[in-house]
Amino acid sequence: MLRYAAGTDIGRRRRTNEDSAFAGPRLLAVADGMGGHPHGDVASRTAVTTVAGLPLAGDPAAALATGVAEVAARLDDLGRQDPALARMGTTLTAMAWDGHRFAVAHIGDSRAYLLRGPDLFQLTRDHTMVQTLVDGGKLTPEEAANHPRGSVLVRALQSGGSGEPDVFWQDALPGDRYLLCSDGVSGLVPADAIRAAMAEEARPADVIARLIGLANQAGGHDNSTCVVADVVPAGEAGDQRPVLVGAAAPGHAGTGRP
Ligand SMILES: [Mn+2]
Repeated sequence: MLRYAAGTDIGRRRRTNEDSAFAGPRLLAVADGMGGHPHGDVASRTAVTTVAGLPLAGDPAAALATGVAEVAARLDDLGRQDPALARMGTTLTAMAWDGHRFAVAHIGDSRAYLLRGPDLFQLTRDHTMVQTLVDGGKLTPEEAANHPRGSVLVRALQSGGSGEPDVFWQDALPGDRYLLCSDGVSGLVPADAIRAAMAEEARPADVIARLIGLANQAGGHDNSTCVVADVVPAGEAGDQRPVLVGAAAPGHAGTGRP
């Protein structure tokens, strides 16, 4: 089973939190409303609440692919009903658990990581301009990490034009620890510090508090959001109630849009 927690922080510069996240017994998800367009909070909330409501009884990979298409359709509908919502968009990284492995759906520059033993693995590839340049050999990873336009997305879920997600399977082992996070964490906290936080903290909630603290120490110029889940025996899974945080949280003071 999964022992999980979710957390978010507005950071030190932003006036609103446009990240959303969900954690439950069968699903983990992080979404980051796109900068440069209004109402990213509506977009990330739509993404997370849509996938949180998916029926996951059958093939979880197919369910996630359907869910992503449903998010795109809802964003389109909202954009047609209200011109202020046209072009709003979001990232989405979601993992559906079937008791043995995860189906992963990913679009944008939020990330999924795995800590297995002492090693940290990045499971997702950023859909960013700089990642494309790195893949083409035009930038080194070091140059990409410090690139001023590092967060420009080449794929996202967006009202009026949505991109395709990457969908893949991730086999799980007992003791695995998974992290989903927004770029407010992965863009500000170096990989070795992410690895140390995941390796050294006992509980998922402690990992999250440490990573958000590190993001804020590094300037906190963006919202920072994490979901952490451990693969554990049934007796150790703890509280299995679903958690929604950020713009998707009940009572979130957003921009007054649906
Ligand atoms: Mn962000």
